[in-house]
Amino acid sequence: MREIVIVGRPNSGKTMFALNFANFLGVKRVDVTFRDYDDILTCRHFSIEEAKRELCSSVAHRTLTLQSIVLRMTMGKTPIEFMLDDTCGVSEQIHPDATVRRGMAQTLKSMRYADYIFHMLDMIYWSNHPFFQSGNIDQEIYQYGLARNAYTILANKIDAPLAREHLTKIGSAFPKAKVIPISALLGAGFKEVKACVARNI
Ligand SMILES: Nc1nc2c(ncn2[C@@H]2O[C@H](COP(=O)(O)OP(=O)(O)OP(=O)(O)O)[C@@H](O)[C@H]2O)c(=O)[nH]1
Ligand SMILES: [Mg+2]
Repeated sequence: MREIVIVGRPNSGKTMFALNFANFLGVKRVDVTFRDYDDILTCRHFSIEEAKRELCSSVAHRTLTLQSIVLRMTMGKTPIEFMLDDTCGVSEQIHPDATVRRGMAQTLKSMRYADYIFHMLDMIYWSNHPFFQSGNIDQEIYQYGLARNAYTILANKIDAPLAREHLTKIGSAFPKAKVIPISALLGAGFKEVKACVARNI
């Protein structure tokens, strides 16, 4: 089965996107498969609301290992099935907690074997930081994504006015990437994301 991985800095909205996008595709309950660092799998069954309560948080590093859901959709009459992998957030610093470091290593590994990469860009974060900070993790992900040629940026949190204002700067910060502005919280841009999945999976 083809796999799409969602990567980005902690708190950028990866888990919120995975669950609300599943909901957008008509899913009311999800089976989430957790893959730990030793490749041991655990599966849990949630309603979307339960999953959001338990798996999303305003505190960074809520997600520490790979969390996958299998999704189905149709484009025209063609059924499409794919796996959506949510990951531990990655950042520039070497994190003091070994669990987070292992989670980040697993994220980087998952980018290598995924068929397609969604890069979650936190537009609230970027409305408070200079886009061209050298060595920032979003630039690193961008460079890797371009090299893979199976990559789209999801510019998230555009429901926040300040975040939306900064959308105009994305073109110069990530000039060669395809960018879809979204609100993982409210579902804005999901139709475009679905079309992107259909084209690339
Ligand atoms: N305003 C706004 N907030 C959002 C949006 N998407 C996510 N958030 C909030 O951002 C916070 C982090 O969301 P998560 O989905 O847990 O982020 P994550 O990227 O999975 O974070 P980690 O698992 O810690 O790496 C939560 O408080 C969400 O409610 C969005 O589109 N708009
Ligand atoms: Mg998460």
